[in-house]
Amino acid sequence: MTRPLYTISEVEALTGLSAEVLRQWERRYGFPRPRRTPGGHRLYSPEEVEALRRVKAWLEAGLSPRAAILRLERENPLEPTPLKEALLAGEMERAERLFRQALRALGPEEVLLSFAVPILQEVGRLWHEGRLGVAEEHLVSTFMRARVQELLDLLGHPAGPLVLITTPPGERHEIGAMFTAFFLRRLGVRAVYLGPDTPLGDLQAYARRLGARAVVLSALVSDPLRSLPVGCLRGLAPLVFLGGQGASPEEAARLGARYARTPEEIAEEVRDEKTA
Ligand code: B12
Repeated sequence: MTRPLYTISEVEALTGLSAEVLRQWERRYGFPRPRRTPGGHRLYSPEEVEALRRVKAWLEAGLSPRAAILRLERENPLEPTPLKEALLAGEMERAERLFRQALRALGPEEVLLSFAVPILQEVGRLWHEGRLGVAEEHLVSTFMRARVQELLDLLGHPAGPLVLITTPPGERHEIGAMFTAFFLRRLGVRAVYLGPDTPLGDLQAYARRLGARAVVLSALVSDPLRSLPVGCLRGLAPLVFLGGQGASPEEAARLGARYARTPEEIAEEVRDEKTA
């Protein structure tokens, strides 16, 4: 079943807001955000029409357009699409506001898993299909990386055995590694994120110098792992974990690491070693 879409004159009739006001709000506030016909005509979804009706009611109750649109966003923070759209439109102030609203409503774990991951996946899909350029992808990744870093900083540094987190040589995707650092710290593990793509010799020397209990590697693509020699991860630290969508139990075993599906598994093993 296809959803009905409304033209601007239908929306005028349904909401009592003039086409001029609708276009002005779109330009100024990024709301509403209609899709376009191939000929460039605006098409509004039923949800947008409903949202416009609510904004209109708040205007009639005395709110300014800006305040009414802000109120709408505050009341509707549970959906990642507006954040994705703000990012793709380069509206950074709005994107930050939406991220913080979602954070307040849902908490950091839920925002990372149900906002950051789906938005990054959608951006990856659009980029892969050639519908989005590298510039947009970079902007979205940079935004998400900065937000995860902020959340990591806010968590502080638990005591206990040290766990170093990075990505394998050649792996430039770092947000999965940062997520893992976040979830480990949340579980009370002293997890330190180094940055991506660390040479294994340096990683081992550093882990030894700091007496790290574990090294955790996040792989989003499998190619960099395939080019690593057999057993090369063994002995980086007393415990070495490999995880992420580019890793597999077989590849981990070939390289001499333990395959980890979740941060909980890692936290448990790191704690086990402590009591051993
Ligand atoms: C951003 C991005 C980039 C950025 C990375 C920027 C940065 N600083 O991180 C840049 C531009 C560098 C990049 C480059 C490339 N990319 Co890229 N990229 C992405 C994108 C859009 C988002 C990645 C991301 O951060 N995801 C968010 C993470 C957190 O989500 P997640 O992977 O689901 O992670 C979850 C779990 O896996 C888990 N997890 C992750 N790590 C670990 C580790 C452990 C131990 C555990 C327990 C759990 C765990 O935690 C998460 C929460 O549940 C993805 C799209 C996608 N579907 O992910 C493509 C994607 C990963 N990239 C892809 C490709 C092909 C590339 C390039 C090869 C493109 C090219 N031709 O140059 C290069 C490879 C570079 C390299 N050698 O690493 C493909 C990979 C396809 C494949 N499976 O092989 C994807 C899927 C896009 C696509 N649809 O085609 N990319």
